[in-house]
Amino acid sequence: MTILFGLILVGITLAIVLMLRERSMRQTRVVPPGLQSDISLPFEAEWTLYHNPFSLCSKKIRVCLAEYGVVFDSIAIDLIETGSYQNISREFLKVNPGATVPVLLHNGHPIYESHEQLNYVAAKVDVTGLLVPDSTEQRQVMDAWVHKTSLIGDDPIESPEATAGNAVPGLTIPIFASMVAKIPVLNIFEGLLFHRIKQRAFFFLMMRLVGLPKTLTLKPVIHIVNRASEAMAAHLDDLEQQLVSSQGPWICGQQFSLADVGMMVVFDRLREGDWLTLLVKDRPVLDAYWSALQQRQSYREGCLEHEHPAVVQATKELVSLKQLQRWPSDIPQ
Ligand SMILES: N[C@@H](CCC(=O)N[C@@H](CS)C(=O)NCC(=O)O)C(=O)O
Repeated sequence: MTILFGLILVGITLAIVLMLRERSMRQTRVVPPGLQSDISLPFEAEWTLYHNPFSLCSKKIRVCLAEYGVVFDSIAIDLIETGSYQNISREFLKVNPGATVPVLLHNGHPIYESHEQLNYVAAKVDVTGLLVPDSTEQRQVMDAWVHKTSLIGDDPIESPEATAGNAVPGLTIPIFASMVAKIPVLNIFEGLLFHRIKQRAFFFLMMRLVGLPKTLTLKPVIHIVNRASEAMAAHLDDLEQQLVSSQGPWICGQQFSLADVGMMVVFDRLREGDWLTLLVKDRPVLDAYWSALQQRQSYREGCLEHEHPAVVQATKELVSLKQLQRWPSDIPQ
């Protein structure tokens, strides 16, 4: 009995020591936005993009690079919803101790935050003003909408009214719940141990344990999704007004700009989450805008060509829940 107790104690101590050692090798912290000229990482091409097929911000920078025809080295990083926490691996934390994607490297120097990446790429390659209007007034409009489509802060779910980008995670919960249903619980535990933002890992674990249908009946989830949907509707009202006043087809009028890049990926997420019927259909201005966005080659290159099978499956599952009238009545559809 005493020997068994001793062995268990040794086992627990060893596990704690190993965990603490591992934690010390996975240094994570908040990182400053923009170019980090003091950090040099190994690189082969002028531009390297660490990104994830499903991530909203990764789509945004892929679309931007596609619009400019910038060739880049592509390094796909898994997030828990696409399989595992590769974003908190020792290797990736050297690239971004903040543990998020996308990260763009220019000649080995990382640029953090996707909206900063858009502006950085434009400043480096946009000599003709392809995606950046010439006039100060239009430039201000573009900047305001790049901001409005950005995902800001560590807890965007708490501020969906701040930007359309921040209204996206709440509306993505049904997709997340469907995707993590197939992920081993142990993979999610890794996040509880090593992720900088623990509440994200807790949320994924909860969704994994209760499953999609039950997740959608939880009061806090109903509240988050409804709040996000109302906030997104208000952001889309603003967009409609802007498109009317610019006379379209784009946010800055005749010129497709970085603002439309940001908005394209927000609409694409609404498509993936089956939110277009609720938020876009019956609104001709927004519907025409979304049709125009889908015509662009950059939409194909930055979004469709990276579609993840688990996301395609999730969208089907959401559509089918609605068709079978198993969608909870407390959540709009
Ligand atoms: N404000 C950041 C947001 C980055 C972010 O939160 N990325 C998400 C994907 S869109 C991520 O990496 N999530 C992984 C995780 O938190 O574990 C940006 O615009 O780049």
